[in-house]
Amino acid sequence: MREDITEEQFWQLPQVKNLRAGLQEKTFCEKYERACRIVAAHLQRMDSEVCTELGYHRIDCVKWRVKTPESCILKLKRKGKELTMENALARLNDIAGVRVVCEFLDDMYGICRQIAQDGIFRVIKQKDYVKQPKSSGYQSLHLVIGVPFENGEEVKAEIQFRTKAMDFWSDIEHRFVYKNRRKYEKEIEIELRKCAKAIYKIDKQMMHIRDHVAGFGPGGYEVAEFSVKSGRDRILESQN
Ligand code: 0O2
Repeated sequence: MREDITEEQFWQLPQVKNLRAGLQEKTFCEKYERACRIVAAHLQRMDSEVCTELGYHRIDCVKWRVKTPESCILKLKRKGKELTMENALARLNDIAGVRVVCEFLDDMYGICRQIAQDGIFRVIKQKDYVKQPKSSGYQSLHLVIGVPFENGEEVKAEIQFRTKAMDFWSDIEHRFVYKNRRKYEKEIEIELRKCAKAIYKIDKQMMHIRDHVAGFGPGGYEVAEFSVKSGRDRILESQN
């Protein structure tokens, strides 16, 4: 990728204009929107089914979005990939992005396990940024799945599972740091890591309160210490 051009010139490159046009096509967007709707509907169904048994909703809310063409292009560029439609389809797992916000940490894992077991979607990849947060302090459980369509086609989607507290942290960090090109002082990064650590502690306490009040046995969630590795991110990744 040429580094000697301005941002304005970049968006005028024929390759970039072609890809942008492809990603803007109505049929393309509709396909990914449909995948998001299918996943969101399945999650809501799963939630209703276990709600009576548990006595509360495991899912607080489900949000979804189709990644904008500009964001797709910048992500491919960031990954150092050639800006083609083939690469967008093969390399980007989150064109269809679904976010599941839960109140409790162990419910995130429960829903994730259920998705893997019920076999409606093909689990392609799982990344656990809760057990091993990113160096920024980012915590979330990511699941990349294949969503089957009736015509035999499979569309990839990424589900991000977070607690309400993790979602609060991520939204703020996303707005002020992750997507902000300004270079921040080290203190802000340290402050955010401290907040992420505090959030992990609160999430564990909330599970404890729920179990105590409802008379549940321990939820079986293995409580680990919150630790991030500075510099390189530690990623637990399982691929099938
Ligand atoms: P946006 O604008 O949120 O969509 P993969 O190709 O699947 O192996 P990928 O997508 O390159 O992996 O990276 P990863 O680590 O799985 O992260 C994907 C998404 O997680 C990001 O998407 C963010 O939504 C979120 N994320 C990752 N790291 C951070 C972080 O430090 N802070 C915050 N707030 N969010 C993070 P995009 O496309 O980068 O951005």
